[in-house]
Amino acid sequence: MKGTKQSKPGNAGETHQTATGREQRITTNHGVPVSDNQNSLRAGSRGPSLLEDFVLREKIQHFDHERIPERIVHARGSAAHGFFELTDSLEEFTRARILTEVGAKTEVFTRFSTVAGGAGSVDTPRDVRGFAVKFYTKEGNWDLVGNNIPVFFIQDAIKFPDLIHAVKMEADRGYPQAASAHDTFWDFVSLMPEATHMIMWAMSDRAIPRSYRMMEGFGVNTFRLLNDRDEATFVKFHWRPKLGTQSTCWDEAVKIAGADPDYHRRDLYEAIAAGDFPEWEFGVQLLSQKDADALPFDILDATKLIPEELVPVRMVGRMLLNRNPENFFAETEQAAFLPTNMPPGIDVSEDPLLQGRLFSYQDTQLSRLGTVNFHQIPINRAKGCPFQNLQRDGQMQTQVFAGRANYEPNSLNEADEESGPREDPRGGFRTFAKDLDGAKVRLRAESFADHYSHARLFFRSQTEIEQAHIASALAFELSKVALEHVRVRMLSNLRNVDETLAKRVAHALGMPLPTASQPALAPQDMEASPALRIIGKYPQTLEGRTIGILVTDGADGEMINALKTAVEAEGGKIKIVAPRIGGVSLKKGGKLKADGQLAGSPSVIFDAVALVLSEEGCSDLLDDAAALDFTKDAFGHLKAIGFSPQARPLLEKAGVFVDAGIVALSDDPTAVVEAARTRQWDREARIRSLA
Ligand code: HDD
Repeated sequence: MKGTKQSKPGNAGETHQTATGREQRITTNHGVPVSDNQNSLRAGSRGPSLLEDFVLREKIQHFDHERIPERIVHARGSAAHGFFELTDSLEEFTRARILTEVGAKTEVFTRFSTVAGGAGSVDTPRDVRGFAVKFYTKEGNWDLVGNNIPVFFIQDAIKFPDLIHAVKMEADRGYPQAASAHDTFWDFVSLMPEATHMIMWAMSDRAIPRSYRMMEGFGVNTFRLLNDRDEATFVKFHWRPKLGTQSTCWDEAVKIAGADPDYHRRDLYEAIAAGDFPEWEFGVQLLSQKDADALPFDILDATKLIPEELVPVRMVGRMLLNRNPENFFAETEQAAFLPTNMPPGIDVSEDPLLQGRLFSYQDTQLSRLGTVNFHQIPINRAKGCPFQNLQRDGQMQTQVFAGRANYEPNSLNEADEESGPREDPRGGFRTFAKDLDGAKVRLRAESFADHYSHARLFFRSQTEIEQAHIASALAFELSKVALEHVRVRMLSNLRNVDETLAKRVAHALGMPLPTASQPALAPQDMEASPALRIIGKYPQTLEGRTIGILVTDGADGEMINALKTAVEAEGGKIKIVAPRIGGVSLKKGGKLKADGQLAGSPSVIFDAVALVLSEEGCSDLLDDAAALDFTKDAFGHLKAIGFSPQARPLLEKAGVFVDAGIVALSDDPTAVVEAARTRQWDREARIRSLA
């Protein structure tokens, strides 16, 4: 039989030494050592493969089954490990130890996600972002499964499948992927006026975040805290990012999707790997039943928020994410978050959206993870305390429970046998003893009937720039709606939110303003809530920001170094972009390595840019579309641009005009730092026609 044995270089010996010095050899799943991982077993060197080859069959069979169903919503996400630390005790309100033991650190696993797109979709569509935190508390896991928007589209869980069917790719054609700008979504929401408040948020810049590290998080639903005396307090949960809430521009988000579909995933992973650990403050809004009754809306209605100006957010803890997962599938993909995971002292409210969630998450894991034993997967296992009960068997049971005690009550201990765990009436989870009466009905409470006041509150609380972004986003999305009657209906609804908003959107669509739709309840004007804005609120710092420096051969190395030192001193990063990945030769000699090649590193992936060019280098770039786009986009996306004097022709050709964000580096190479701390919002009205 002729033939040569194909083996990998470096694999010639019988065994392989790992980096840690351990000797390792490949085995089958059942531990049989494998002698050849390059060639399948064949009848002759050029003949067919043999059924006998159990090594080949096992390997391919495992591969064939390596994917599990993706999450029906929130399929695309990224996660990290970290800890939660309580800074202020809530003992008066709850007996949950995670909220009473100041200074104690509790391990967490936090997953951020988009909602509509599939697992392989891009990171930057206009979409709500999931913000799910699993706390491994001493009293069992607590999963706070929230979003980066504090309200929701619908009031009752029975509408969730309709909402998701409408927003996901259309049933017959299988597109669009990860986009709400299409007929079925707007058809549904225009028929569901209760969605209007959330629509305002989804059309705001919150839905195009700059980074997972720069998003607020909200528990959305109203929960209860229960103290030792079983007294209840309503609670809303909040996460506040240390880096502030920051967004991209819409045109930028679209371009990032092409330039780096993993923009948010990469950002989170790289920041943690570099030791820039993202951090959030944790806050609560607390309300007694009396406080809740005094509000002009129902706190059980998830389409409403409680303005901070009415009930302040009390900061009581912090979360730091400091460790990347080691295995994306084992941890991030297999993580199962369940709103039903609550330690004693935290309880649900009667919010009908939350009530449906209490079923859905446990249920979905059965098709996703395939077994009732998904809680035994390491990422889902309760770590802070043992789990012990009398549930047994089931698919993929990994525990070997000894003894006969799989039922209760039992008296096996009287025969000196292990008798198993028992209930704990004092320390165990207790449900709030809410008085209930009334007939069994399928009715929406009258207190849920106001669909527009909060949408109006949100819109009118925004800055002018943010209002323009909302109007423009509505115009963009509706312009993608082919069904004219849907556009008309949406415009009719918008008239109940704000007359000027409806007019602006109608004008941008080139459509006449239809008559207003008839609201179930006339909208009320509420006191504006500046807390709902983003612009003007985030910290003016370079922390978490990256400056892209475009360089050419002959660039001024001293200028680059001075800028680098200044940026890094403020906690920012720089990346060198060059026409060729090999880097450039500097003016005074020496090479500068590039982090990215120009065509593959557009300015959309940076927060600000600098053009440090030589005269010749600039002249070469004048005919390079990538260089022009780099400059034009940085300007269009309201970024600061620092420039060496030789870069002027490129600025001019790209149509850049001078404003506070266009900064010459010749006198002081660090001069651009101040402008790089934020976006140049004032520029926008001069360069883009917004609705
Ligand atoms: Fe949900 C996943 C957040 C309403 C049914 N949801 C899921 C995730 C987040 C949220 C962040 C991803 C968790 C992860 O990273 O694995 N969902 C929310 C919020 C809601 C909400 C903030 C409104 C307050 N969800 C909601 C309703 C239902 C669901 C009303 C069903 C009646 N959600 C699910 C689900 C998912 C899910 C189908 C998909 C994957 C999973 O649960 O584990 O069960």
